[in-house]
Amino acid sequence: MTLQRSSANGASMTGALRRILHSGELHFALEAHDGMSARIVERAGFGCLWASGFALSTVSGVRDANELSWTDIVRMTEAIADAVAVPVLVDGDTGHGDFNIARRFVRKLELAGAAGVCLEDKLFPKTNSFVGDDHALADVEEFSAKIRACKANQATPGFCIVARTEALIAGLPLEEALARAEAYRAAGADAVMVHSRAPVADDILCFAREWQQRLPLVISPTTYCDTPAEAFRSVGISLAIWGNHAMRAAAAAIDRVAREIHRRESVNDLDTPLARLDEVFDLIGYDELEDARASYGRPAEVAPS
Ligand code: SPV
Ligand code: MG
Repeated sequence: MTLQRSSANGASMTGALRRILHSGELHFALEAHDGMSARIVERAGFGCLWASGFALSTVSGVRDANELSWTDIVRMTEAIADAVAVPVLVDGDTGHGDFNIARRFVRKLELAGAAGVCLEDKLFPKTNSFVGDDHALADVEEFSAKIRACKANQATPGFCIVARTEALIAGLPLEEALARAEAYRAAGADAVMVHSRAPVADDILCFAREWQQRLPLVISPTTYCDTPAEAFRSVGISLAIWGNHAMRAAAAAIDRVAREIHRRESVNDLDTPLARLDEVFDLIGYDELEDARASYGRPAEVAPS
């Protein structure tokens, strides 16, 4: 195990995300919300992580309604990016304000080690796409200008800005989603994400067929998760994001173990699986510190003769 500092290695991470988006093949990203979950997701084989606004909010005990500030998101991104050697695509919501706030936020995400950011065409403060029916969209021109401002201000040339349209979430027709995606492509976005909360993927698959890979296409199949990956592959989708599943797995596991320990007044012989201590040390790379101590640490005390 070596110390992995992707934030000190931003160019290679942005290159890696760019390669994923442009590979011509379907890739998957899984949500991660802290350094530990990031390492677990990377170790499982994912070549890309999604720093989900929903998950970062939930693990902070607040709602996915911009109750986390953008500086909170930057700080949490740094912990995630610092823990792994795969690219992190950050959910930037609306950019947390106008073009000026958004471009400053994006620049700070770059410094924090993100490989890309996804900005969505909702109004600030945003509402989680699965909550309620109030999903008013930003003006297309204004959101396009926000994309242009962020692209013009990014520090590393390879940093990816994914423009996400919430047109389908807002109940608008496919044509509106396509028109918005095209406007964001013209504004300089590196990829487009189209989101849906329908139980089936029909709209998403239609969108992808019409879109014809004008830019890499990103989706998040949370509600239409019955759809086989092959269907996404066949219409040329570049990246499918499992958007909240590490956070939900953690919530279920913590709930189960907390109830069991409370009921039994003991942590002995739990039914709930726990990571062994040596597994935790291995995950976080204690062996690297051991090796580093041998090279750089205080010399062992010489016993007096
Ligand atoms: C998130 O993960 O925060 C997303 C995706 O934006 S979703 O929650 O599916 O809207
Ligand atoms: Mg989100």
